[in-house]
Amino acid sequence: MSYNNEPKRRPDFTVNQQQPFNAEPPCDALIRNYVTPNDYFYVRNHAPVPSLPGESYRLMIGGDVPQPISLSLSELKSQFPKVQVMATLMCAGNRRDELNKIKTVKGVTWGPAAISNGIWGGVPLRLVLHAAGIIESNFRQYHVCFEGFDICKDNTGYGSSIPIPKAMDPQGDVLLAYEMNGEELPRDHGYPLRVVVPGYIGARSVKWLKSIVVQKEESTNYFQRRDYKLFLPQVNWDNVDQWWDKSPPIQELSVQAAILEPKNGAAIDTGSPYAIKGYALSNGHRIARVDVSLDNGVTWEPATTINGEIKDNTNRYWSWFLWTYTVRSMPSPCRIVCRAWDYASNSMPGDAPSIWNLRGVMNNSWHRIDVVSKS
Ligand code: MTE
Ligand code: MO
Repeated sequence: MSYNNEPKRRPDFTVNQQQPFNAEPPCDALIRNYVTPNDYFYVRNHAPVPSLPGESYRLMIGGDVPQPISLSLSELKSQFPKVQVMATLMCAGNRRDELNKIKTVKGVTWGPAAISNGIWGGVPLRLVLHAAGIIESNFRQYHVCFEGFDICKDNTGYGSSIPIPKAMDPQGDVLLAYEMNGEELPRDHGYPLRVVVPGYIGARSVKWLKSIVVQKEESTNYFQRRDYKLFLPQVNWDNVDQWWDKSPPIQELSVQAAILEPKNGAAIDTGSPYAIKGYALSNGHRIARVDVSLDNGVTWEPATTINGEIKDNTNRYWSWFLWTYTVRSMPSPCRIVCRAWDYASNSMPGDAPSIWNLRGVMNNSWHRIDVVSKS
């Protein structure tokens, strides 16, 4: 594996791993924009970034499809309508650092910024599947498997799958994206083509897309069958073998919220008014309320403002909500806690130890940060 041809990245990223490159933007920069600028979008790679010339690129669509096809980048652009979908991507390992402090977990130690919001431009996946002869009613039990061009550890390709009903749903908004925020897709984010699966964990949005295979069972790729599974707290490396196959892969996101400003551990002027800021999202659902507590969850106040964007005139909220809570003053030291509720009244578990798991995924416990007065 050679890392000699990696793209240029911002120097102010928090780099959690250099090779493969895994980095999150600074919290204060991330919270500044509703749509994350391309160079601030978190990067989660499992291997060196492939170099794929757009001119010779071809996407293969096969498996159990009635008409296997292959499409060049220009055919994808000229033969199908282009749509834009704004969607937040979040890594299942977002906020893993908090679980890792309880007991060591395996995985990149992400803080709360393994999440970003983008406007993706490309072709609806369902139209491409339709061109290959897929009609949803005949394939309802099937899965759409994606494989990337990157070669990961032990020579495995990166892959994932989603069920046909999500892939073919006009309301599902699954995209084969060649643009990010109006620009050509950057290499770190999958140039020339990536999948974007709104509402699913980031891991399913395969970058550097090489092939699409429709088949009866979900992808047998390591990243679908082994990685990204949520275990009980007592599952450890000695007894995990009996759990792999009976644990389903994580697909949809749950409800999540975190504080990005101030930063955990910051020294701030606690005697003056302060705008606490963060994000919240819930798998396509609208966020109803974000609560903030300054006494570790005994009493709560609703956030002062919450801003989110709906997709067109639909009922779909694929993008995060950004919220602020303005306090007159805080005690010092002060623990700030937040949690979110969606419109189905789904909320977040109170404590992290109760959801601790071996891989440190899906940590959506109440987000707690500690600040002190700057003297
Ligand atoms: N696709 C490929 N081919 N290789 C990868 O390593 N990482 C996945 C997903 N798609 C990955 C991939 C994971 S775990 C996440 S969270 C998202 O891409 C991250 O997308 P981003 O780097 O554009 O933020
Ligand atoms: Mo991820």
